[in-house]
Amino acid sequence: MTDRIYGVADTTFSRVNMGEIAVKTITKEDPEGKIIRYTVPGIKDLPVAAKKLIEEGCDGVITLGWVGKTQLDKYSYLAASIGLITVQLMTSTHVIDVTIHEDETEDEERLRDIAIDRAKKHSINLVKLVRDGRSALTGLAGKGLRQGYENAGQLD
Ligand code: RDL
Ligand code: RDL
Ligand code: RDL
Repeated sequence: MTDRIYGVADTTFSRVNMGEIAVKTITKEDPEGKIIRYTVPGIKDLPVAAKKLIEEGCDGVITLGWVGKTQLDKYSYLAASIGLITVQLMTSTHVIDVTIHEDETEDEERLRDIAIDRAKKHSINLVKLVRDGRSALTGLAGKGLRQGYENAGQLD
């Protein structure tokens, strides 16, 4: 038995059930890992959810947030993002921040696809960091990887 525990924090504000996608992806990548899910109303509630998950034993957390189109929403994201970084620094634990910005595209199907792809790829990143440690992504360094989009690619 493993004692790896992953935290998944998501919101009711999101228009895609990214928490479910994260749970499925983490389960597929690390079938022996345990997952604790915590759903909150919106992005500004994610930092404390992440902190509680870590305090309750999670080895790493993924948060899945959706940012609306207005200036006010973007200020909310900035506040949430600073909160999430603060949690990481307070706890020395990774909190992988999956964020979808509703103005990334006008096309709602495309937005859904961006959300699904970003949630999946960052879930895999979380498993690698938690299970395999700090060198797990080094083989991919400098490759111009993107989440939600085609990879940008390497220049050198
Ligand atoms: O604590 C309750 C709410 O304040 C909190 O859930 C906020 O994150 C809600 N919220 C906003 O107030 C806002 O102006 C959200 C957004 N914008 C947003 O773009 N995305 C959210 N929440 O998930
Ligand atoms: O925790 C997972 C991601 O949130 C985190 O890796 C971010 O740093 C990814 N990221 C963005 O979300 C973004 O909007 C990056 C950029 N822009 C960027 O310009 N350069 C990055 N990451 O290295
Ligand atoms: O090059 C196109 C995109 O990568 C760029 O527009 C990013 O800023 C888009 N993006 C976000 O806005 C974000 O909140 C990305 C992430 N998160 C992310 O985690 N990974 C990305 N892009 O590749």
